[in-house]
Amino acid sequence: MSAATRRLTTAQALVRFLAAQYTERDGVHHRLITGTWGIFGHGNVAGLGQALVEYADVMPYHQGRSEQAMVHAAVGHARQLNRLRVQAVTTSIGPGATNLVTGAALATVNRLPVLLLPGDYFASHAADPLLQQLEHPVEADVSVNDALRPVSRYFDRVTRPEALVASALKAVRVLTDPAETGAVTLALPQDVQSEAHDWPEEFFADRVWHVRRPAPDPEELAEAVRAVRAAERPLIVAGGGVHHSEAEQALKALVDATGIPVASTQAGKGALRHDHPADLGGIGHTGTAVSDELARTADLVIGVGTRYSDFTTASGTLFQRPDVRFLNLNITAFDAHKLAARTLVCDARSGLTALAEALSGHRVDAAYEAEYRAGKARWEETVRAALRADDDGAVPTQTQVLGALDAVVGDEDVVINAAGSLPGDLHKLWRARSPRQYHLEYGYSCMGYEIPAALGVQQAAPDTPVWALVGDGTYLMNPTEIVTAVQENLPVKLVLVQNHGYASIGGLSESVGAERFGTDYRHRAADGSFTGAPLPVDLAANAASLGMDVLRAKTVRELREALVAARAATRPTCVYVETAPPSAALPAEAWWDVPVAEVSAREAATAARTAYERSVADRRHHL
Ligand SMILES: Cc1ncc(C[n+]2csc(CCOP(=O)(O)OP(=O)(O)O)c2C)c(N)n1
Ligand SMILES: [Mg+2]
Repeated sequence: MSAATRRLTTAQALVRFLAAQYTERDGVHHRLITGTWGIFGHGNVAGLGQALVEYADVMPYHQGRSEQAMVHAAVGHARQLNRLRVQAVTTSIGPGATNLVTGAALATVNRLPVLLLPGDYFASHAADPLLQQLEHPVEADVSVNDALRPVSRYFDRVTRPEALVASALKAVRVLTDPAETGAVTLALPQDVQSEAHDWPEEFFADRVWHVRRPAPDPEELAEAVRAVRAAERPLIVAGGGVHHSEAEQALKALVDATGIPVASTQAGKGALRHDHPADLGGIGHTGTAVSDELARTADLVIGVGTRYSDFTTASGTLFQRPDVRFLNLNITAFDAHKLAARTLVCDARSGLTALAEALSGHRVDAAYEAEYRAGKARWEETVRAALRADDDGAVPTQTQVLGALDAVVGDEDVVINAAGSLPGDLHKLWRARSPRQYHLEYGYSCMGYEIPAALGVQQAAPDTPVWALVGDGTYLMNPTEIVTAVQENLPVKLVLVQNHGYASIGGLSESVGAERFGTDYRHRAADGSFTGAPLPVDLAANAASLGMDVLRAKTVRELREALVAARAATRPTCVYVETAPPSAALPAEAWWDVPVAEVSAREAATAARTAYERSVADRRHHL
């Protein structure tokens, strides 16, 4: 007796399979793939495109404007849903597929799951060379999709229908794995997509993927407890893993019991509420004065779910105490071992809960607690001063824009940003009121993430106000999904900060002796430099032309009114504001390594090199 089979095309089988996948964590089930973004062309129009129309009842379809933006939307969606639900993205072959690369890199760097389904050349080679085919003269099996390999956490090319069965299961394993996740790419040759096959019925049965919470190893836990008990100045560095694991309450319980203070990375901010007495705010190059002071003198740094990027460690210069040691709680051994740490390889919530239990009765020294509380109070003064705007009629600075937004948002509003001078200001100044409010993509810091990500977040949280904050340079990089927000009636809010160019890179350029070269948006002057008048570009009109309601704010008062109106708006709404200098108000509290020209005939570069050599001398290797 042969087992039951169903005759479907490869694309139809894939859609039916994806619609039947579920995640389960802590007893709660979720449909894994909530929808599929797609732009059709040859390579997916007759395969996946046909399957998506045939099965529109089980797989929602979202129409995007650019492939990169569709990945950003999916990544924002997965992050908002703590990686328990994801979206898929399908593209044509060639340019549609290679437009995925930036989005895939962003997903993989940030360990955020997304399923990519680019079309690929004929597996049969029958009609080579196809439109848009790369004809590699030596490696005939190479396609442009191979550019997705290094930026994918799992990659396969499904060159025969029946190969889909094993490949699809492996793909979903990576999409649902709490340690090894990122972009998952199934490249689908277009002839194979349309080919029929007799699939085992079981392939389409509901399948539940348990998202595990591995507990700490008892020996590692005992070592960790000894280290924490012995530490005089312990400091927790909270990373994105705290959020992915939904470990915020467990972190708070540990901190309430022990008094250990918490500094957070860009991905980890909001792990504790900003007004918790042990929350010190951001750490590292964009961190707060109190976090960075404590980091310099900490004897035990407890990393929880962090990758320790250069921004966090101030490029290896932040943790200066000679006998400083690290204890890393991370579900990924790869990250846990960084900085020659003691390791606690486990889920963040499991590990923090076990630590709190094993540390019962332990509390940091009262003098230490008083010291960091005083530092926190001083920093809160700095924040208040930066956010405050006394003159209602004045043009706001960028930090006053953040102050106005801070006054308008509710506890659950989501604020999205990724690049420019805003991430530094936000890391220092934003008062995160709930775990998912502070949505900074700073693993890849990709200009153009913000607007599409807002769509994915809004789809995940339909009743929550979602704000995308973008600079003018970032807006120009990727405004296309405004059209999608209009089409889907997603009432995302865009705050568009006009300062006529790349203010952040201009400042960086100056500090590294590169004289702001190429960073202002200005006409070309007679001497060939871009130092002429500002460009007569009207980005507010541009956003309106794409279908947004636009509110232009010229003063602090108008800005406040516009933000209130935008928050209440039921359509996609843009608040456009030109800011007054300085564009990034607060100086960095710690260094960041951007190597400066070792030889130059220009004074700016030689002076910057001298300063660079002083800073680089502070770098430590933690062994
Ligand atoms: C896709 C991409 N290209 C280049 C960069 C490098 N970069 C970082 S910030 C920035 C300028 C951002 O300009 P804008 O959005 O106007 O913000 P501002 O610096 O003016 O605050 C650039 C070019 C990047 N992060 N992402
Ligand atoms: Mg700008």
